[in-house]
Amino acid sequence: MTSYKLTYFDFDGGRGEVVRIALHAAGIEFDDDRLTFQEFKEMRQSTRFNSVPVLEIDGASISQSNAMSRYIGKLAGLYPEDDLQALYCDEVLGTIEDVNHHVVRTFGLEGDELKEAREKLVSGWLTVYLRGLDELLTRGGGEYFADNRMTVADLKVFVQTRWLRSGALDHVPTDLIDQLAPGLVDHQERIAADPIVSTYYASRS
Ligand SMILES: N[C@@H](CCC(=O)N[C@@H](CS)C(=O)NCC(=O)O)C(=O)O
Repeated sequence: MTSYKLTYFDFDGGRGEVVRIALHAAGIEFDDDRLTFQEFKEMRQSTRFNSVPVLEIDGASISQSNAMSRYIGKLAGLYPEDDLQALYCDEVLGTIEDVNHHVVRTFGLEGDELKEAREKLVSGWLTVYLRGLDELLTRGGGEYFADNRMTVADLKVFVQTRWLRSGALDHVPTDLIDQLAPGLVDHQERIAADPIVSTYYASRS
């Protein structure tokens, strides 16, 4: 039997979360290796690109969360078979990574410097990307981003919008998405209520 191990931080979000949900959806048992930040510091150099998530399949280690999401997404039936719909799905996965790139640049800042950087992020890149994602959702028909059903693209956006609306990021208003792109709020609620997602979180609690 194939063995799977996913190494990522010990919280329900971030780049590893879509892979965890997709593994659950596929009915694949896996070693859910959850690290504290201190544990990550200690093992960081042992990973190929000094980063997590790392997915090990029969001991072979894989990097790049979007590649993992696509692969496990295929096993779970959460990735389109149609090439054009797969393109739509990939576009969304890449878009969220671009958003992360801008958000991560504000990590480690403090005080006024953090406030200034976050306010610039909110009025700049976050506004651009949230509006763009709203357009992509409309293109998909308004409920899902691709294939008229839930795919890993929806999971990726769900994890991101839940995070942005949670108040975890100082100086990012929790109602930013409600103001700019209410369709993404409805989308977050739709995905949270999907049986795949709700049973995953029920299994965690
Ligand atoms: N492109 C990679 C990026 C991986 C990445 O940067 N992960 C972050 C955590 S979410 C990390 O490990 N950062 C390490 C560091 O900045 O020291 C992916 O999508 O998996």
